[in-house]
Amino acid sequence: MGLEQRRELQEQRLCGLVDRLLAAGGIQARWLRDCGVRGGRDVRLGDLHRLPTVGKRDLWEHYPYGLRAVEADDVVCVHGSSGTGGRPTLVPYTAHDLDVWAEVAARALAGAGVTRQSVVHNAYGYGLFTGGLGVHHGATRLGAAVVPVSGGMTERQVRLIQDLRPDVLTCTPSFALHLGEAMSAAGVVPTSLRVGVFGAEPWTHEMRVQVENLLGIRALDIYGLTEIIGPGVACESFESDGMLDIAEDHFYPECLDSDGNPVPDGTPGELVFTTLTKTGMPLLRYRTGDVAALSTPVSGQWRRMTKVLGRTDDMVVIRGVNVFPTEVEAVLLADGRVSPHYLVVEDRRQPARPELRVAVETATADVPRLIDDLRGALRERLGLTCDVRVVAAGAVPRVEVGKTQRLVRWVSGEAPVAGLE
Ligand code: DLL
Repeated sequence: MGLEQRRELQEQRLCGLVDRLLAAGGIQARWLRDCGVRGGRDVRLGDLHRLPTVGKRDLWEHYPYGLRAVEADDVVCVHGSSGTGGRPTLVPYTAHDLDVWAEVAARALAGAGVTRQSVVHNAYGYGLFTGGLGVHHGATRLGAAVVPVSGGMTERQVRLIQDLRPDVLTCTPSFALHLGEAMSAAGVVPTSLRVGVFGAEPWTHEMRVQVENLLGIRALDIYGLTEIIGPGVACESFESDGMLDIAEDHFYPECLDSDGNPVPDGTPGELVFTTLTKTGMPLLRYRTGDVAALSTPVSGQWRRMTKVLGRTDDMVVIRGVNVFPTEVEAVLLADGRVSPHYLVVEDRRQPARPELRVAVETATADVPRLIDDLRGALRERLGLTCDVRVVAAGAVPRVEVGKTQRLVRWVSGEAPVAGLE
């Protein structure tokens, strides 16, 4: 699709979205009316930045279904996420939404070479979380065979991979590592696996190298969030040069600074999406809290985003220096002596003297040298002196189900990981 044709499609869909929101009533309709919008024709893409954004707080305040834009009868399923603030976010989907979701998830998998012949070992959790069912919808849309194994029970998963010989693995990157290590420990070589489609948590290119070497596969990134649809909002493919293609015919992206102003293409900012085609809970300018940069639109190519660098609420500010855990990960995993299990600890036990502590696992014998090298590399990359500690192998908690937490705040009490005291 050329740039103009795509823009035209997005304009048409935006017009339909605004009409749907106004017809549904509720907060988004009220805000639109307050801005003088009487119908879809009053809003063009170029005016979007003048309209209010909607955020997680608005969903919480109108919990459970305050932003639903259809009759209850039209809802066919509900998904949710526990959210970073611990409060659940629930999202109602119509049959039309499921259709869009299957399409964008199928696109993501097709970009990883998934076909009717593929067997997809889907170890994303099934349930309210969108990972399991989202990938499932996409894979079945392509006619692939899905093994809906969900998260957990690692030993059984190793057995299933041996017996069913899947070519595609879908799960969080941290579970991919855990599974790979369990296979190595069991002496199993996953010869059938060819590609992995990993997401739901931040991970760096350095982590990609680790996962690819461990499993002998190509590892691609998939991004999404429940509020927008789930996995498939954007995805990497073999051809996308380490960037993620955004399904921008369904989800219109913007990138904003902390004051809510647009940042230039290529500059990191907070991702904001407008769901052009959704009907159950359509959102105009949803602030995701995720930080990434957008590419400049190019004809014949989807708009792209970088890998997610972190979340606005995951940014640690230590002695005036801003740090995302992914930057620490990039430094640690660029060093071949460090295992991919690490924990970043924001130590605020003494409020006047906050410290960034980094717990790593390693097999190297020369621990003082490793610590020295990592401190130097972190100082160079972050402009901050970190306290690096080597902890016992297995001390950093592994997650079999759900998302890995790479950043922990230590305010009082025992150390979050033994060996950090
Ligand atoms: O995590 C949807 C998903 C499932 C995406 C499976 C990819 C694969 P939520 O549980 O609502 O939905 O969490 C959404 O997870 O705002 C990001 O902060 C983070 N996230 C999702 N994908 C990525 C990714 C699913 N590829 C939140 N890289 C988002 C970094 C990601 N962070």
